[in-house]
Amino acid sequence: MEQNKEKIKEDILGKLKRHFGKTLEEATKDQIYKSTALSVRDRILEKWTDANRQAVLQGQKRVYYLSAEFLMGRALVNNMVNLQLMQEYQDALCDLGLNLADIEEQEHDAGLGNGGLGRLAACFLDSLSTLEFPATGCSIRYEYGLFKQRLVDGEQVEVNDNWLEKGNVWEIARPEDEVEVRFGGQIEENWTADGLKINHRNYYSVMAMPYDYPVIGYDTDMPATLRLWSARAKTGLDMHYFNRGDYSRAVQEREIAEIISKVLYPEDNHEQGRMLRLRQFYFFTSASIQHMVSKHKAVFGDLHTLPKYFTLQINDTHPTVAIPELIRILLDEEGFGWDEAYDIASRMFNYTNHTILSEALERWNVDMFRELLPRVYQIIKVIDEKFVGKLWEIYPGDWDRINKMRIIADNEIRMANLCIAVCGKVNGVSQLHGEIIKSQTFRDFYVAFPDKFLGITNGITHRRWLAKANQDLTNLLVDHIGPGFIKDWEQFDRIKDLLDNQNFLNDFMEVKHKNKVRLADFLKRTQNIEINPDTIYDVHAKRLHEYKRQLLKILHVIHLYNVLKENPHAHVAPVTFIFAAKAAPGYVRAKDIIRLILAVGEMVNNDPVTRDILKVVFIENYSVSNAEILIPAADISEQISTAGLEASGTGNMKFMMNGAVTLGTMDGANVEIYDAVGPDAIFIFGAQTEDIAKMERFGTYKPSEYYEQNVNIRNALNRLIDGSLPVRNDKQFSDLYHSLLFGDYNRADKYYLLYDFGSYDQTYLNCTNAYENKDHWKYMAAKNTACSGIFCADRTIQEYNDKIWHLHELEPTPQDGPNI
Ligand code: 26Q
Repeated sequence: MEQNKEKIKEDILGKLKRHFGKTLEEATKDQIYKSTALSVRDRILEKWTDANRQAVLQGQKRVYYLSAEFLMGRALVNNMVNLQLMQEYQDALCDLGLNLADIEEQEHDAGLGNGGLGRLAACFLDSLSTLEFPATGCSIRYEYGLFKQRLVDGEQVEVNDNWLEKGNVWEIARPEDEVEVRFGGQIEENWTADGLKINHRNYYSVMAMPYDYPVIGYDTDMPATLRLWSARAKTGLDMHYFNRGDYSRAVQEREIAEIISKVLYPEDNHEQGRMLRLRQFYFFTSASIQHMVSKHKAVFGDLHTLPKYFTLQINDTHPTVAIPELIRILLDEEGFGWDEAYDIASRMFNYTNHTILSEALERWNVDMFRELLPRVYQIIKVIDEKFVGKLWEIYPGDWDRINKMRIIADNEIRMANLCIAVCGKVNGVSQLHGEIIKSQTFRDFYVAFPDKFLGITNGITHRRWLAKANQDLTNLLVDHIGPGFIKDWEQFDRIKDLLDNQNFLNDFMEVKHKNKVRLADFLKRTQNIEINPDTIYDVHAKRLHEYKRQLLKILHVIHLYNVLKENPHAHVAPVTFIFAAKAAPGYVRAKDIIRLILAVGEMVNNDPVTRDILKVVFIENYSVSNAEILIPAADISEQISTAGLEASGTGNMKFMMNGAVTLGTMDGANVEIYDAVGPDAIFIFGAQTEDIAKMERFGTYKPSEYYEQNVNIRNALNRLIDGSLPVRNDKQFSDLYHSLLFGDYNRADKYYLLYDFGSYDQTYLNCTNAYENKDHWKYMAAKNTACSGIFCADRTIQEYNDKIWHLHELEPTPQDGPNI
């Protein structure tokens, strides 16, 4: 350890000198961060190079995880934790008069994702590496990640996220692996002596340049690779135009190409069918598939064995064009016949669905698609025709059903249908969601192909979300059950034996308090907000979406305010309500809800009657790095989506693991949390999926009846329009009021807020009352951590492997052995 420390000091000082020509005294904070990070990176690279070579040599199968988003967050401290060098680095930096927490803040979050789906992809890479499964994540090197959120004059303002501004020490450019991606043009079919030849004319090319980013798991020799593709023009300036003095035309082509990897679209769970987005998806999937094919060909000389060595996971439908792209390459460039090419694709691809909302199911206009990707369109058309033939055998004469199931219809291409038609397995992301896709979303497909469908419950990497984010709790656990659980999730169960150990429970709550103080300090420092660590921290943190019901939560806060205004001596538990959420910039209703939360905060926090009891705060710019501070500090985890709409949720798991008690509906993975933790350590309320389904089917739900019959609801809602709330620029909250009682297109309260309000109120009271019984609460909190083992992403990845990928099962055979 002492030796390690000295070596680390030497490495950091060496990096400063050789990379920046600086001594420690002269160096800037950024240079110190970079030197520290480079010294960590060296320790990873040694393993990385070896591991990739070994994997090929041993003929190991590799998973390609294709995803438009990887929400990685910061890497520095996480990598130290995973290399088990945290203490050594801390000591080394201390000797140099430096503080790791300060250095950490120099790193910009890699915010290449919107929320759950992107963060899940990031957690999976950590587990894939830890379990030593060869894995490559494929995505786009967006120049701008998800926008940064500022709160200005009571509303959200978006600021661009120029995360690469100061460079990125973790990435390594691989110019030798650059490939060309072709768009537009026309397709000519020529019959020759060798059969049909496809000639693609008048296309325009964009170069795809890969940047690799090593992902080191815990105690592993097999770092995973995140490969991010960046778009570049094929040529620099077009000298043809330049020489004629047409300067703007000369740079135009270049700009058109490079816009592809410029920015991440900020819509979560919502589809808008924009051409640029399709270009992004084809860009990174084509590049990834081309790379896979050419590498395999170089090593093995034969592409028939592809399915033996690669499996491809499609993270929601965004990367679906990878399927026809692989078929295209095999047909047009490698001379395969249709049946052979199709068979290879169907043995390689699998699809994960992440969303129940119909507005998030991806569809593309046929004309737009054909113009952008003419050859890929032809291939999808053949897949569709053959699929219709297959469906006709299963459902003879049932054209209605076949039309619903086919890939191309109503002048649209339905990407989910394409995935289900071709992929070997289709999975949902929790038990409930797995059932919902079978019985509702993809019901006809399930009846026709029952073996394709399964549910695999999501997970989170407890290395980042516990060992890194909550080091004090981790140390406490290590003291009692040893460090084995960091690699072996099943050892979480040992914590259960401690639930009657009062010393442990007291220490557990002491750690929680420390984390609450840490959050209070953070808020004071970053937003100049003061919160009281001796109140309950009740946290609702996730993307802003109507189905996640931030509006229900804030209406309930208004209700508690009303209770105190009516009777200042009423017994209301002291609570800090903490919200954190980004709204898609074009989602007006979501932005209105943020405005409402901020306005309610102003009202409640400034009113002498309530300000010592209730406090409403909004954490600006919810991100991976501030989630790491927020989550360990929570007492109550709000998971209150309308039943049947949250596919899984993963924040719910992070809170639980850090000892927060869930207050939630029976939705998504809350169902599994309930099963794991038991009814005595969770607070469940509200309509269940079937109740909602019934009301939807019969159209029986009338929110206005709840308004009329429930005075609490009425009084809370009326505050939106009676002038109680501070408004700016004359913007009111009548739209929100209206949406609940009268609705858009006659659908009032689509997300059943008023239906669930009474039940929420009762359960909230039970929950805050339970908090007042300290002995009981510490048991509940610790029980949540103790029962959270199954939500480790290692369990999830093991399940993907057992049921879908089957990696680690191959021995190289002499005939198809690698040639390196
Ligand atoms: C697609 C096309 C065009 C524009 C936007 C999109 C788009 C972008 C992001 C569609 C969906 C998303 C994100 C979906 C998502 O994050 N789903 C979440 O996935 C988590 C991981 O499985 C689950 O835990 C959440 O329940 C689910 O909402």
